[in-house]
Amino acid sequence: MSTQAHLHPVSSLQFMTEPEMETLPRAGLATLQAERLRWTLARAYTHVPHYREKFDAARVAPDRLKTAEDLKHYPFTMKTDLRDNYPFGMFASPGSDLSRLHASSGTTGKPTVVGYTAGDIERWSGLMARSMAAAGVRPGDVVHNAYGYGLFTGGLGAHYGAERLGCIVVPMSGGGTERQVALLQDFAADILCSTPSYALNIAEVAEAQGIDVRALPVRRGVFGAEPWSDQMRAELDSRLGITSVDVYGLSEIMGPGVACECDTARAGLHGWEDHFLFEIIDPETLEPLAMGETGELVITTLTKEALPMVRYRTRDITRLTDEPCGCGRTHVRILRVTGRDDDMLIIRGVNVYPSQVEAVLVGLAGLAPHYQIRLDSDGALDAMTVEVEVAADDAVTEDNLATKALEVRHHIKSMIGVTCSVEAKRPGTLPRSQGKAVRVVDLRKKP
Ligand code: DLL
Repeated sequence: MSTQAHLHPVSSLQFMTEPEMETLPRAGLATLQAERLRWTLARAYTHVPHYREKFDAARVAPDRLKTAEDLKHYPFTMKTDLRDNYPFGMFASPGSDLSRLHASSGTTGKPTVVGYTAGDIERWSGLMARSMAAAGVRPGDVVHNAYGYGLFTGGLGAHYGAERLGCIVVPMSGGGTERQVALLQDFAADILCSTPSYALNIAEVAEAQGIDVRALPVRRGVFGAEPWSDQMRAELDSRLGITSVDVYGLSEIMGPGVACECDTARAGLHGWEDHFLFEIIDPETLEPLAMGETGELVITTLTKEALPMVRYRTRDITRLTDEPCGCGRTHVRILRVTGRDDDMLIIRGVNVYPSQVEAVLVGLAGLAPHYQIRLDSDGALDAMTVEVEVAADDAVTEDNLATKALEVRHHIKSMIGVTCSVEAKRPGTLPRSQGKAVRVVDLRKKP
């Protein structure tokens, strides 16, 4: 196996300026990707026994890869591979080369641990800075960072990116919403970084204090870490008087900043192809799908040292487009992630994502944009109940709660095609998000 595996890939393209790299013609990007891919595969093979066994079993040899097309012969990597090799078994760098660990909370069993060398942190900061710049953040801006700090990658990822861009970071983390509102005002933040559901919570708390949120200097929201709909975007834009931009990422691949919308188009997130290779596969057959087709997003890292990921199955459902973007960036666009395939609900034979329910509810007259989906067992079938709040300015009687519920049920049936129960709730009764919103409460009997 290649003795080059220790060395970071050197290419003349690596010395381009940011704008040059972001607008590199696609043929140049493909050349760069193939070169970096060979480096990644060799590094994974040489340093990670798990990859060596998998590659050998699949009879693929990293030094024979000609173009990125050949990657389709390589095995996938799953979250379970990280769990099975807990904590550091998938790392390609020795502990002495690491400078940071993050981990996902892991609802069941062990957390997923991810590691970074100093170089990885350097590139992550650069990509997050690039993402924020694309989103319209500028040097000198005051960035109120309400992503959670700690093992979650959101807080530190956005923090390092904003600092790299030359911003003034306010490291708030999540929670303590009244204090967030006070400091947003006092420090005159230009940018709000948070999950979209937490931004909504902040707006609501500010409004309850009689603050005109639209009059605050905040002009951009850099929102991500959970699925959200265009309807929620419109709600946030108008309530906060901002332009909100979608940022995507996941710990296993890096953290926030794997892809970000540009504020020119706000129509799909530019996936940074000089550092990642994006594929869409059919989650059932695992076959690659063509550009434009909807399926599961699979990502291969191209420059990660500590934790190279080869064909990582994100479970996120989306599609890609390589059509030119109005901003001039050439990097592929990942369309809004509608949800994860493991979040997909199958209700009486109809596939439903929570974000589709959100798209129906948000903006419907008389409703507040707060909702939760409850799943119960109805005999052998799954039953879905949508709990939604009515708007605070409605005269709330039991009668109009019931009428509202029927109306919403009808809308969901006609827009998504699924029959469900709806409970319209009084204002302020549903839980408010402090980070990633819990959209589905599963009370089904386990077999
Ligand atoms: O959520 C990283 C992140 C932090 C992204 C801050 C953006 C902003 P994880 O906790 O590992 O990492 O969760 C990753 O969250 O696979 C998606 O299912 C979901 N996700 C992240 N961004 C978006 C988005 C961070 N913009 C998982 N739209 C991913 C929809 C998103 N889903």
